[in-house]
Amino acid sequence: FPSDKVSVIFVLGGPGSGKGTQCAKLVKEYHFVHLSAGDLLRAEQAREGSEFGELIKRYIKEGLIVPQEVTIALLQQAITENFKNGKTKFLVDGFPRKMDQAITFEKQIAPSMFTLFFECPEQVMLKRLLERGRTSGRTDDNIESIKKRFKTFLETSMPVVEYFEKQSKVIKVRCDDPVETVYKHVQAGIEDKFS
Ligand code: UP5
Ligand code: MG
Repeated sequence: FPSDKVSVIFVLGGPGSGKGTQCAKLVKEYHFVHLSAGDLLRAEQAREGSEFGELIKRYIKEGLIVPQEVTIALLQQAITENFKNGKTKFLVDGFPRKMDQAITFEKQIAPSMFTLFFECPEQVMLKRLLERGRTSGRTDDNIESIKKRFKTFLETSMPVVEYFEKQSKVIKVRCDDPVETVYKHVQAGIEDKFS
């Protein structure tokens, strides 16, 4: 696909900040394709015969960022398939969370229009993740993994947000409000960009 034929919005925010929840709402209203990097990695990990299964499993449990080659290949494949079906607008959720990924993706795949960033206090995210962990079956929804995810987010992923902020390409939304209130702020931020 030609990079100028696709629109990409990055969706970032700490673990449990509500990226997936808000993306699901945006998909309904604006007909984006929602690509969660974490979901793609979990699917690849579960795929029979995947050469990366063990590696992904280990990185996710440790809250570490899987090497960019793996994640970017999965995203590229997903965008290619959707593009064949006429889809051109993508919400890329939980990516890029390391500087190298941001640079490689924008060079190799497509530049981002902007980044939607969910700001959230750690206690709020912690409470949500522990609650979800009771039923999610995710190997990283436990207190040890959550602490590691928070550390990685601050040290490795926040620099990406700051990088896009310097380019005035970040829409910040606070996430510790009810889902509908957060969504109202998301809509306001987005309409602004499209008007
Ligand atoms: N909830 C949501 N919004 C709420 C609200 N406003 N009020 C009250 N409750 C709210 O939400 C989390 C929980 O909170 C849910 O129970 C929800 O109902 C509730 P969700 O929308 O799932 O939040 P989200 O930000 O999507 O949280 P998630 O856990 O998915 O975030 P992570 O960023 O940690 O997870 P992700 O799947 O993106 O990544 C997992 C791991 O994959 C990473 O740690 C990393 O190891 C690996 N990874 C990479 O290596 N590279 C990548 O590029 C991406 C991932
Ligand atoms: Mg998610």
